[in-house]
Amino acid sequence: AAVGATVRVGLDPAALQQGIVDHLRYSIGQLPALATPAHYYRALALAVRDRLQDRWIRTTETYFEQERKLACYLSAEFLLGPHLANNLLNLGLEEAARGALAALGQDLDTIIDCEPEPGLGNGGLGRLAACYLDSLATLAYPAVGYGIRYEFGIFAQQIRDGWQIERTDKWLHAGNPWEIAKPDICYEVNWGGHTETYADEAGLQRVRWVPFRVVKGLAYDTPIQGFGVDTCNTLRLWSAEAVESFDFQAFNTGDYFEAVEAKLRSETVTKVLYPNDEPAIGKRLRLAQQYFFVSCSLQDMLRILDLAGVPVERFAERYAVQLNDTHPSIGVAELMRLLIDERHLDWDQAWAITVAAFGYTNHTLLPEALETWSLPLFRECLPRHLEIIFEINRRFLDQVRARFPGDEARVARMSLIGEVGDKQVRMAHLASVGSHAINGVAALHTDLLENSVLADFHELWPERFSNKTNGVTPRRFLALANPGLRALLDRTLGTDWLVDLTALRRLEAHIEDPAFRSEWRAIKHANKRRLADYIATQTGVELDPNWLFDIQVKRIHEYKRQHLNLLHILTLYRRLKADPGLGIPPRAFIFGGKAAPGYFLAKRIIKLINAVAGTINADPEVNERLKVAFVPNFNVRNAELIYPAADLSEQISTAGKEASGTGNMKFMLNGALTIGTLDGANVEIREQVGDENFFLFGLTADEVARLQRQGYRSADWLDSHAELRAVLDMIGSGHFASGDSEVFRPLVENLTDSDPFLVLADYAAYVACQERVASAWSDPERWTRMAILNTARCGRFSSDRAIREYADEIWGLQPVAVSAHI
Ligand code: 26Y
Repeated sequence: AAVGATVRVGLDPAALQQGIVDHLRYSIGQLPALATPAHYYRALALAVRDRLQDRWIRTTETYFEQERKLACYLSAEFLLGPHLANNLLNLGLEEAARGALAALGQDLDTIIDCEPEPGLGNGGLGRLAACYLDSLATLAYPAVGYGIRYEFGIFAQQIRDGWQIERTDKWLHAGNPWEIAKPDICYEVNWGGHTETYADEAGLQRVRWVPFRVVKGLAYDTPIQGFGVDTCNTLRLWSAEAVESFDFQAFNTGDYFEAVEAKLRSETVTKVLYPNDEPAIGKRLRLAQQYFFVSCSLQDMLRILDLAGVPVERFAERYAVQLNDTHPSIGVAELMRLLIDERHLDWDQAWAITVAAFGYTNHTLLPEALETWSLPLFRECLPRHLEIIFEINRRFLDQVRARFPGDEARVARMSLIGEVGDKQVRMAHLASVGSHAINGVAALHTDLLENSVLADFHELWPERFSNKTNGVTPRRFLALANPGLRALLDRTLGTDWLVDLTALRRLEAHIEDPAFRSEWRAIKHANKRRLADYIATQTGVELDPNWLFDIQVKRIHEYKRQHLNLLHILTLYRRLKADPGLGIPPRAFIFGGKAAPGYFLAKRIIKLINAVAGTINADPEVNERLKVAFVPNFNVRNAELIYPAADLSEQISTAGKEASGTGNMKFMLNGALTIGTLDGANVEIREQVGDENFFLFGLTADEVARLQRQGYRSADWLDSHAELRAVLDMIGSGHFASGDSEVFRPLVENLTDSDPFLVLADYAAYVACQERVASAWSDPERWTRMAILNTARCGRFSSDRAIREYADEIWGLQPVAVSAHI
């Protein structure tokens, strides 16, 4: 027995090696002589999962026994990134794995690279959910992540002829060694049809939903191991499957083929992640995805409550349910339906439970990103929920009228049903009314939320609002991503920074030590070398690690203003062409990010970046001072190469548009300086590092709003700035498109005619600020001091801090120590 157990749980290299060999043989069935790194990856992953298994089971058991409150994080996206290296880190198994593989003639880094990345998210919001899972487990909070097991995650981006091409992401192709299917944990989810009233045994009138279709949701669980603790939480993702009996009964005319087709239709629900991250186009399938995973998750919570013998009346004492944006906000109506129609609670009791259970996190102020559903579509898909929403609304608007008598304009503004144009269900209003806590994701964002989109709600319920500034996990984004810096920190400070990021403050004592600064620079240089090698193999562009690495990686969006960055590059280009002796420090401009496949201008911006790169990199008159590279397929894996290699972090959104940003924090953590506007969490980053260590430029959110109110005219900015005009003319002339003056015309016209994100208004300030960057860079000792200070002051931006705030102030959640006794 001891021998068998060792193979499964032993943490020494020999036991792990045996585990790998066993999995290669018994789970994978591969001859060792023919095993490729991909086979070794799966074998190691399974061996590591074995080592998580006791902790995982013990954690679940502990939560069940101790009858403690559980946080349920509902998110349509979890942008996890590769698991293997993270699990090795969190289990303290990195050296054992390296040794075990070496004994088998394999290299750990090569094996780690074989893992397909679970990219079940678009960007910031999905990655935030993943960072929060890491922190929840590390801080030993009882928590479950609930989401969707998309068969295809975010598309893989290729660049062909400078254009973005999307390829499907077949991340499950070779199987997924991290998940465990739990086919016995499954729920039926209704869709469409109509409702009926009936009288129950006691003669009470009740409502029954007679659906058009029923889909089954199956649970797939993934372990989320905390760092340095035995806590191993669960991410439970739902996969859609047809309810056979239902479909086959419906087609008892014998049309087997149609029945199979119906089955396929059911299973499309979890096929693919919608690759849009801002404009919320109300597609039926997206509503189906949202309702599907939320219904499964709430049914699961109720089942677990039943198993524990806890009466449903105590739901909110046992669960804190957090809505990651409005995507899961149909949960408010679904919990009401489950409590009233299925558990037969009365309205007031059900409503008190619902509001006490839910919290709502808002991630955007952009009006076009606020989710609404057309009323006819909503009625057709979720007829019972619409009735419930009408009733919630009726009671809610009574409250508004009682509080603000005679203010019908306010009633119309606050209604859950919008009546501008076609009627719609407003999901942000549903989430706000149905939650006891509403939060923004950075101080400025929360402020704007309280004073703009949710101002009426803030006036009615100020006590519901709070700020929870985002955070990122230092385990993945420093320890894993930047092994060189990790070693220096461990040597200098010890290792507690991994679980207490404010410990990095102690770095400040070393800033004046020239030897320390030179070590710091050597690490940064090696990271830049590593990235340059990657970029060379991916794009053929050769970058020199001695140059300033100026990086902007994030989704491509007009409001994020990658084109402002381009205007600066082209300004330098023109200046250099005019004066080849110009003394500017050499810079590599690095971009990365995906555009939503239907976002016309964003795709042109990618094309323009690549066109400018092609021209500049090939021009010997400038390419000893400037280079431009676009890293294809920005994802979690290559992000881990990119952040540690940055000297300068570009955070240049139009003030008031970026809710928080989290890339800004990942750069800071790795010692990059920020050039940025007073937007999102930039404001707080600047507060932490001080004005003199942050390159600030541009209009403030107030100024942006004022300008737009007064009627912003981009032409005014053009007239007063000859250099800007010349740059735009150059883009428009076809200079970067072999004379084709059509490709970039829409981009240029967008800026000259409307410029919705005030690129031209901020241009001069941005270029001037970049000159300050250049001058700071020319003093390497000064730059290094500033870089160290950035890392030293990033403690606040740990997701551990953010999660503690959610736990204390929204969820009322206590940590629960788990001991796996092994
Ligand atoms: C409705 C649907 C089309 C949709 C899907 C995804 C809408 C929005 C999104 C994703 C939004 C998102 O990623 N927002 C970002 O959230 C981060 C975490 O809070 C913020 O740091 C970032 O500023 C914000 O843009």
